[in-house]
Amino acid sequence: SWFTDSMREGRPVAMETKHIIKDILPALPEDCPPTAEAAVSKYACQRRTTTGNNNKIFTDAFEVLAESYQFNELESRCLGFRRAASVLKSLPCAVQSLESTHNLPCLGEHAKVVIEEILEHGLSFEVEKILSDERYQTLKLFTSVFGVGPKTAEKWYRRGLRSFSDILADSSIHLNQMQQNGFLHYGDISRAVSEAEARALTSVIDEAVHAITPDAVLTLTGGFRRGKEFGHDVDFIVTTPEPGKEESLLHNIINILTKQGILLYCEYQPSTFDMSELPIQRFEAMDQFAKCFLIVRLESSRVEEGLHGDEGDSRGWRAVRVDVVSPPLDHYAFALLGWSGSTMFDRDLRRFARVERRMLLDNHCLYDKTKKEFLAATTEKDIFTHLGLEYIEPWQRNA
Ligand code: DCT
Ligand code: MG
Repeated sequence: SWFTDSMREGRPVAMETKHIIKDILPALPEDCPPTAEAAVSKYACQRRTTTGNNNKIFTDAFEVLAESYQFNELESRCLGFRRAASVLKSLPCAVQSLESTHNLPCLGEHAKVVIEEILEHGLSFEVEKILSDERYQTLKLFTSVFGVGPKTAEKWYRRGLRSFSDILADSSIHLNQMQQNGFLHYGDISRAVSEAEARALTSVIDEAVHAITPDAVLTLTGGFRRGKEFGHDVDFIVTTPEPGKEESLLHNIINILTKQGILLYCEYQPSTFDMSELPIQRFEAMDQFAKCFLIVRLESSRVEEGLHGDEGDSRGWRAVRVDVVSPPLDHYAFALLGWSGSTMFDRDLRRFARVERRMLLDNHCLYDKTKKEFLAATTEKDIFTHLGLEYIEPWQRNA
């Protein structure tokens, strides 16, 4: 594999030296052979992407463009830039010339113009313009509230609202429970959750689960399972070998956290899972397993390194967003693969299955359309094997 340890060490180039490096091309550093680019797959599930992004300057710019297209409901352009960002994230070193991107998949003309601008000037004027745009700034602010999606943000923007105080002062606006709590705990939940905080929450949830069900299996998933140092929430998956008992696990967790006085908010969604309706032909945003979206009070004393960004905060606790999903054991591997993300990695796994294998993959199951049968899996490795893909470790799924 071309993805060797020495390549992974390729460091981003400081902005001020970028133009100098450009002048001495094509003398690229030895650990960055231009031929390596031919090996980059158009599917994120065939790339190994660690958290060490060597092209952050480009991918940050692409994310802004993608988000701006999303706000304007230009979904395919949005996806185009998300794919482009995902490809650059997988590269073992920083892009130092436009020429070196020629063999890369998923980079359209527009993306290349942005790369060229950044190589030349250190920033993209188009991106700078978006960042200073009032509509972009407002939608970005509004969607940063838990429970507020692009549609709601747009509605508020159209009413002329521009700030949180505008929203809270408008008596005609009805905030649902989730949004009310989003505003109430905004300071805490807009602050990144550290890995130490995620570990502390794992023990909180673990104690709650095992107090009643000793044989339950709890796994930390989402970004933290992929080795991220920070996240916007903490995601868990929990199941039990006893069929039909998985929903009671969530009830038990909710009851225990409530008794401990640390459950600040809870939206529980019962399972709508029905095996007879599988496979689902159209991918839906959410799976059908029982799940809950929580805000949990995390005591500073439970966190080894103390709370993240706690300076000058005398409360001794912070609020954290926690998601817990509870699939039946037979579907655990599929749910784990889906909830481990990244979103782009999952998206391409499903696309690869559909396009290359005539199979339907989602968080519930894998269905072979040729053989007209479901393919069982007890581990994530089983799913990769069914798909004829090399196994990608969770920490390599940061596409
Ligand atoms: N997921 C899913 N279905 C959804 C939303 C998400 O299967 N409707 C998966 C994809 C990633 C995973 O669940 C966790 O989602 P997030 O917490 O949003 O992503 P993350 O990778 O954990 O990122 P962050 O570090 O910001 O929490
Ligand atoms: Mg997460």
